Amino acid sequence: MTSRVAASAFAAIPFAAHYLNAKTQGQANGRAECQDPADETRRAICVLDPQPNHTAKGVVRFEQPHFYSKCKIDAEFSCLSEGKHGFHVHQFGNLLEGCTTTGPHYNPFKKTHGGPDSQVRHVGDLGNVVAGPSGLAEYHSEDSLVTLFGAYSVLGRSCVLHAGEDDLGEGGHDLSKTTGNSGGRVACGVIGTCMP
Ligand SMILES: [Cu+2]
Ligand SMILES: [Zn+2]
Repeated sequence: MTSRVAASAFAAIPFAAHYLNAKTQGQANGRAECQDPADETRRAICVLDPQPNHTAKGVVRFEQPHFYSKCKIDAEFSCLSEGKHGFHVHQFGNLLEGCTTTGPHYNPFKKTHGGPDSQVRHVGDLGNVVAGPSGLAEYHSEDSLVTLFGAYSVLGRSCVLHAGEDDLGEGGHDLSKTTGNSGGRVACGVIGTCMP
């Protein structure tokens, strides 16, 4: 009884009916992008907290004006060891056992590991964050594969920062083509939706 009332109340709201129609239409056309309002800027945020016995932390902001535009990524980190640190979007937003449970690099198209400018790469391959002697670092990019829209959105997934340098797939190590051999996970967080 309650659910029937709720359902009819929902259908009575013009916007809801419009949204449902648009969604159904999109699915009928087989166009995943029609399931989202694709022309409104989306923003997301990820707050990275250190793993036990580590100090690194940071904030990553994502902004994408519409479905077809690049995703702007701006991040600030502190308390890093000096040098390069691999930085990725990992598949899961599951921090049940810290960064361990975030899974592998986000790789929906089953590619090998690379860098952000590589022709062949994981969607999650963001390259390296470079820290100076102060332990501070900034990262700025406009990425063509990371997206906040559609079926391959990174929302709900995670950002992970590593102890060592990501070799961008070129290091010749066993792990180069899967993780960039960037070592342990020192900080991570879940990518969540963000107010404008
Ligand atoms: Cu990683
Ligand atoms: Zn990768």
